[in-house]
Amino acid sequence: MNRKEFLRNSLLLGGTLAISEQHAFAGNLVVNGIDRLTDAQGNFVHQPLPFAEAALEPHMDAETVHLHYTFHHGNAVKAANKYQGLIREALEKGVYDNTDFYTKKLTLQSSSHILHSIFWTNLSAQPTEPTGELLRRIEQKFGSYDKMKGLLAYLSKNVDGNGWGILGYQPYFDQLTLLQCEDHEKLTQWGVVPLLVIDVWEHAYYLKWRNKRDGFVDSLFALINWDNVAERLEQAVKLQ
Ligand code: MN3
Repeated sequence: MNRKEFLRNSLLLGGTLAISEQHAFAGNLVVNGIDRLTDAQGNFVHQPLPFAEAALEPHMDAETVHLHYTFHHGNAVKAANKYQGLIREALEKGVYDNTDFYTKKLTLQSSSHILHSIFWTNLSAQPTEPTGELLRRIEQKFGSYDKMKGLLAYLSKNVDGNGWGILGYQPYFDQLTLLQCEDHEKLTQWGVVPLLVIDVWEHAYYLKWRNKRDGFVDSLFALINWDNVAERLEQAVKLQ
């Protein structure tokens, strides 16, 4: 059993053990090649926050993290389970009325669950810099780390309404790519695996940053755990 598996099993058995930052999800990444966001029955599971709520101060305040994780992410998990349940019921009954609506809602809420789960693991009070294969691919695709960062920040700041800036890996093209996502599921590209996601919904910053989304996005780069991004890339390229 390696360290990550040990930590994961300790979490499952211990319950009250402190959650080790960066490992709550990373263990699952090793086991599954991707985050495990469902239980054995396929129901969506709200994984523990991989750091204390105040850990990202002053860039991200504890109250925002609390509300964001508990209610915005948590309610998305509940809603995703609700609509998935309604679709299961419809299948059992063989009556498909309203399943178009349920499917649309499930896509929205499950996408929120996926992106928020990745978002929390991307952040750390001990930020790192991109190195190795991740840095090589960034430089190959975007020219330099600074250029990629500039473009990702620009795209994130300029999302129309609520949404996300995303650095992803596209296995069909074997390339990194940047996306500007609206809501949680629009303007994506089939197959892209999100590696680094920047939440620019107003709930992510409004308590502290008010209307200054640009300041929030710039500040967020002081919290990026590029080791987590690199680990995600390592798993994603296996899909190629
Ligand atoms: Mn959010």
